[in-house]
Amino acid sequence: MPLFGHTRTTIARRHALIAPDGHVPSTFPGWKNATAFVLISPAMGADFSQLRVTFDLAGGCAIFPKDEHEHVVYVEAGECEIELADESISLTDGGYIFIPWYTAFSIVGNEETRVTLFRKIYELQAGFEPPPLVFGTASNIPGEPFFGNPRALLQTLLPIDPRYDMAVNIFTYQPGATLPFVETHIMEHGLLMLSGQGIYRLEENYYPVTAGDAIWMAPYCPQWFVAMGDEPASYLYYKDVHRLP
Ligand code: UGY
Ligand code: MN
Repeated sequence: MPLFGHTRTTIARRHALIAPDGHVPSTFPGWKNATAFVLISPAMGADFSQLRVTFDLAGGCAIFPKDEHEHVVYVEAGECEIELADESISLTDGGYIFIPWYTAFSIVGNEETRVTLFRKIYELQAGFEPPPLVFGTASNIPGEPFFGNPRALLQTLLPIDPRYDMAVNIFTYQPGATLPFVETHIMEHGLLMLSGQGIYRLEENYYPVTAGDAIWMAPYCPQWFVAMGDEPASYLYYKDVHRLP
């Protein structure tokens, strides 16, 4: 527990670190025995939202009606069913699904289930069809050395296809491995530390980060990471892609 009256959470204009000690739940219409922690949202200046959803009982249900938002659900722990109009898809630990904007769905879980969800308004691209639903398991996606470094592996969960306007990736670093340079880019990120620890540079600040922490990086937030400690550090992250500014 942090020192009385202290937290590692910090919310700046162009970045945020959200530590689990400060999470406060929300519930939404129609949800049953399911709780959301809205870690990143347009309310802080982001162009997307990042939620962590947990369930109190077997059969707990989080409902997402059809609107202009598309979603990616990633299973951090336990298992869940993604219920669509005419089918149900089972996901376990490390499973993920991209659900296009034109599809309503529910997540049904139990006390062991914890998911992270990215939610954004789909940006149409003239001349391209809407993207289809896809799902899979992170462990089946090979890790590619980042800029040739086999100690920093990038797994790309969604198809690299101009119909998709978002990417969701997992980055895994061996202790001591780093992002090769301080990145500054138009793309925005929402990030969840899945395991391990390290130091994240966000603008001119250096933050110790560990499993369970969430980070928001606004467009053009200078960013860099070094993994530290005895275990590899791994993070899941969202990025907007494939659309002209
Ligand atoms: O895809 C990315 O922009 C990635 N290299 N950024 C990051 O890990 N902060
Ligand atoms: Mn980046």
